[in-house]
Amino acid sequence: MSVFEQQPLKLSRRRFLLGTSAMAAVPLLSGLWPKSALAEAISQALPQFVALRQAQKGILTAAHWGAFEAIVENDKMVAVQSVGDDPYPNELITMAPYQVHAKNRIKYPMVRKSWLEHGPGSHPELRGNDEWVRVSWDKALDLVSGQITRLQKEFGPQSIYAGSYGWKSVGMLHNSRTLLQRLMNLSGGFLGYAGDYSTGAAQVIMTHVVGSMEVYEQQTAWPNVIENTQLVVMWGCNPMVTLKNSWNVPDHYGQTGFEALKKKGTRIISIDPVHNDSAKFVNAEWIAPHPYTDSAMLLGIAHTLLTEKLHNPDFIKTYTVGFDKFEQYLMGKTDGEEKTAEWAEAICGIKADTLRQLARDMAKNRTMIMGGWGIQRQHHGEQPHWMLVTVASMLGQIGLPGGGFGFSYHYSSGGSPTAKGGIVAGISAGNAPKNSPTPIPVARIAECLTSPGKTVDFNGNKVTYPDVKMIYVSGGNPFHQHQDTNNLRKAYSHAETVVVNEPYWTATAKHADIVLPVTTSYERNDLEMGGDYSQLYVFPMHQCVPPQFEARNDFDIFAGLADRLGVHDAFTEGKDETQWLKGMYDDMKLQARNARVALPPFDMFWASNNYVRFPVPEANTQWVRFADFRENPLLNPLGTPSGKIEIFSDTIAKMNYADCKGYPSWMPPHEWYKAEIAEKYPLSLNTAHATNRLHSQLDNTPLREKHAVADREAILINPQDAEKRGIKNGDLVRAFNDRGQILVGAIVSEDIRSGVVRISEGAWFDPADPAEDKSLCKNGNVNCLTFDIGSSSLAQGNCGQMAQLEIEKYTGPMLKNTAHDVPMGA
Ligand SMILES: Nc1nc2c(c(=O)[nH]1)N[C@H]1C(S)=C(S)[C@@H](COP(=O)(O)OP(=O)(O)OC[C@H]3O[C@@H](n4cnc5c(=O)[nH]c(N)nc54)[C@H](O)[C@@H]3O)O[C@H]1N2
Ligand SMILES: Nc1nc2c(c(=O)[nH]1)N[C@H]1C(S)=C(S)[C@@H](COP(=O)(O)OP(=O)(O)OC[C@H]3O[C@@H](n4cnc5c(=O)[nH]c(N)nc54)[C@H](O)[C@@H]3O)O[C@H]1N2
Ligand SMILES: [Mo]
Repeated sequence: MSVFEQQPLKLSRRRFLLGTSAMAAVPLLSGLWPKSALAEAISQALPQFVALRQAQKGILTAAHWGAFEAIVENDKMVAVQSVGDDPYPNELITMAPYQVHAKNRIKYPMVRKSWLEHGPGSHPELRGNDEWVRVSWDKALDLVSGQITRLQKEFGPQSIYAGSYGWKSVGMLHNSRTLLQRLMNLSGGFLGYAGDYSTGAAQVIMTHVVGSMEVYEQQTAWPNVIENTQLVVMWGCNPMVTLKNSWNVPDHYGQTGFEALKKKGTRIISIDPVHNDSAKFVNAEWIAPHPYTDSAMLLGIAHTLLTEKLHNPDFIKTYTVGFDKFEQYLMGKTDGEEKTAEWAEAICGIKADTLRQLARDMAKNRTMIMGGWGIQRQHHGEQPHWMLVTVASMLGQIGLPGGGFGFSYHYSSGGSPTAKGGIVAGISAGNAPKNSPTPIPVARIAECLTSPGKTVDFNGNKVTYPDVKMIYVSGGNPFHQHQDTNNLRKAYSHAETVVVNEPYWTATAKHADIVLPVTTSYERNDLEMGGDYSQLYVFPMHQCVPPQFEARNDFDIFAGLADRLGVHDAFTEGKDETQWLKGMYDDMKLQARNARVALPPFDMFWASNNYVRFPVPEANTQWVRFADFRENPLLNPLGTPSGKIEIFSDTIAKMNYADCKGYPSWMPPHEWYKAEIAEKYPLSLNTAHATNRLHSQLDNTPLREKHAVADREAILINPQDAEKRGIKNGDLVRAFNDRGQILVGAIVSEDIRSGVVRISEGAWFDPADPAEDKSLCKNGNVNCLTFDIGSSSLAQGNCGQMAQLEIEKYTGPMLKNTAHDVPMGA
């Protein structure tokens, strides 16, 4: 692949100021390579230890988007090279040098002027618009620890929100958010969160329906799918894009699975308002429903299966409970409306005949339904996955080779066969003290900030929001991740103090009171697993360059705070970076030995600049999800109350929620094309995950030039919608609704259903006038347009994948994009 033949980058020379902490200052590997001979020797003795076959001048490290070798000259990262056996390396790794040497690195500890001069809570309305004042590390740590001490004493742990949701960087030691929680647990506790932004709705509903979160479970192994599946239905699923990144280091095996399906000619259908890259790659048939209508569409399919007797009554009887109650609803006995294919057509916009044919094809073939997660990041987002499981149950192929459903083929290479070896356990957050407050649903943070004392429903429980005085962010980017950014901005003003550990001047950092500059993962040593589900690799993450400017590792920052809070020794356990890593490696090595896989000692592993690849047992390549349950549902029950698949959940029914019944159903969402709001805002929004980014990460690199249009985030518009508004390819467009307005660049294309526009999540928030509410975001942060309500009383998941809006050609004054600039005083 040509993108990996990297040209050395022409970056201006810069003086490096070494970090002051002892831990960061000494690169573990200095002067040790090239070590190819050592690697070669070990790999001959231990076959699971794969010798690097590429440039040995590179330093092996890793990221969410893959492992790679960094080429470093004079303490500067100048290029990268993918590792030998990554089957699907991607361009994101080539951005590592730009990450390290980004122009908008935070160089020094900084405090917002008003806060520094007048104390906590001073002029919160100036956040994002105030001057910044440089302070020493000692001063910064004193200020932060001082607030923690004061708040713990005066208001208790519930006054400090330190959940800090986010994707940070890979690495089992330098895990910024766990380290924050470790500090807070040792020093009195903190307010944390439950759930996540990825699968907020699905993970809660699936626990009731199949007894586990399901979305993070291993999938039927790819070789089994390739061999047995006759029809793949990708339901709101764009794996060739979303598999680029993993929570750990990706093994990129999933892409080879889709490639194999394509080669074999397996029939694939993509159900998505957008003709997505994966559908194109595998030559899928494209069915484009109205967004947010998937559960209605699935009900139409279920109706056909039932009335044409294509369903499997034996499976339903043996392996599920409550189908009869669902059937009453499906046949209109409960609400007078039969959920026929015609009924579904009127909602989802797909012809009844197409729905019937889809039902017949799924019943006739060995079918694997691969469900993505965009469909559940919606109001009533619990329903689509519940309906997918219901339809799969009616088809009766769950637990058979190549059949059933899989909700993680598009994520972190679910289905990559599990290896046999050891697992590197990360540093732990420790135990929460007894008086720790009940966590809030993660996506309810803005409401929590504005409504202390309010009680909300959450999965059968009640959660009362505490009065939050301080927010600590470390490894996340709320000003991109959270819905309704302008509302979040106002909600933040309820907090007296906002502290952000960050490598970059993100919008979140710009809206803080105290920012602490953090190293990138390339400036420290760490360990990480490769393959979230396969657990195939152990990668060393070698420090490539010294810490930039005054950046410190999160570990050292929190150790510094721990010192001031009197818990230093408990925090560090008296170990430095090398000792932590050696301990983690040794534990993993012991597990591997018990699995009869021999590994070299830590020192040798580390010095060899090499990684471990564990063997994959043959049996695991044919593993089938739910096969044991299918074989014997009594001996291998699911984790549900009935031990079976719950098409009707008594537990949920008893919660008595109007917005999530005891069986899956269609409920119109808060905003959609048939809601009243659509008269004013006729277009439906799609906010997919970006191809060349991980959320907001890498938005500040040259890769952006590949997808930005007119120097803004792109908007995909159907030609009909564009023409009506006089918008042409490449035009600057203003996208807006009552919640906000953003500048985006037009891509006019038939790849999107008319009435729908796509703007990917992750563009950095950049208000034209930071003093003004709902000011035009010059970079195109889509969350200025989304709404901030919970998916339902059950899961309280976020609704980031929906909103109604309008667009117009932008004719206002020329506005410079300043999203990636540094703020005043920095
Ligand atoms: N509208 C809409 N909104 C969405 C979504 C959507 O589909 N639509 N998707 C949602 C989903 S699924 C998710 S997971 C979230 C993702 O939201 P986030 O996880 O908040 O997104 P990231 O951009 O990965 O933010 C990680 C931040 O951590 C910083 N960072 C990296 N390494 C380190 C480190 O070592 N230490 C510290 N202290 N910081 C570090 C990065 O610079 C970056 O600013 O967004 C959600 N938001
Ligand atoms: N390149 C890249 N990879 C990533 C990430 C990234 O930011 N960039 N993020 C990672 C993370 S944290 C997560 S959680 C996963 C996210 O994985 P997903 O949530 O599955 O990804 P999305 O892109 O949000 O949505 C997938 C597809 O669903 C479609 N879709 C949206 N709404 C609807 C709808 O109403 N109906 C139907 N039928 N389809 C719909 C979208 O058009 C899109 O093609 O990806 C991970 N991988
Ligand atoms: Mo996510």
